[in-house]
Amino acid sequence: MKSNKPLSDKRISKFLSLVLRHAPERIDLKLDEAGWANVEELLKKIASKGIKIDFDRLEHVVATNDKKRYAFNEDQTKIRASQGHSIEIDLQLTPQQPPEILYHGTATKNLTSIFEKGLIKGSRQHVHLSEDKETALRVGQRHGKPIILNILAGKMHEAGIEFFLSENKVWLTDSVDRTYIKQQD
Ligand code: HQG
Repeated sequence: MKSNKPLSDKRISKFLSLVLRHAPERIDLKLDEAGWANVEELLKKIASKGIKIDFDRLEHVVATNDKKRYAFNEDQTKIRASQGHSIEIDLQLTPQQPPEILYHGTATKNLTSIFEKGLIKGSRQHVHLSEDKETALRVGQRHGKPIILNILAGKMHEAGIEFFLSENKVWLTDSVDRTYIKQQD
């Protein structure tokens, strides 16, 4: 990622996603067990890859990110991705009661498999669900022709299945059995 061109916020955000969610070792960054990186260390290590941003720029990218993907701790000495990890970390979230219905956006090509196996987390740490259909639609569009699935989250919760709400309001659960998935009419 060595370039003399000024980096866009989006590019910086994508790089943060890479090192805070998937591959911290790319810049030899250490995350703690809850996924936090030390801000000073992060800035130093990304500078060593030719990405020169200062704390104010990082704060701007975090504050203006469309999905609020990253969060600082209280004194802004640490930063982490609020969800979306593929590396094993424990966000240390408290289980929460979900709304009766949550939504999952996917691509039509996945439907046969989803109605056979249920929703599985794949490479990520959780299955991601949203409270609104618009978000689900946008998520689904990333994969192909989108389709929104209704997830009977209330019933899952009654059955003892845990749900977590990330800081940026994405609902997370381990998997969704096919019996809790309904296709929209
Ligand atoms: C599908 C983004 C076949 C699943 C979003 C999805 C989200 C199956 C894909 C976050 C399946 C996984 C996560 C099965 C699940 N058979 N396909 N049994 N079970 N799938 O990217 O939910 O922009 O890992 O439907 O906003 O799309 O990165 O998950 O299509 O919150 O911040 O397998 O990523 O956030 O894809 O997206 P992903 P996702 P960011």
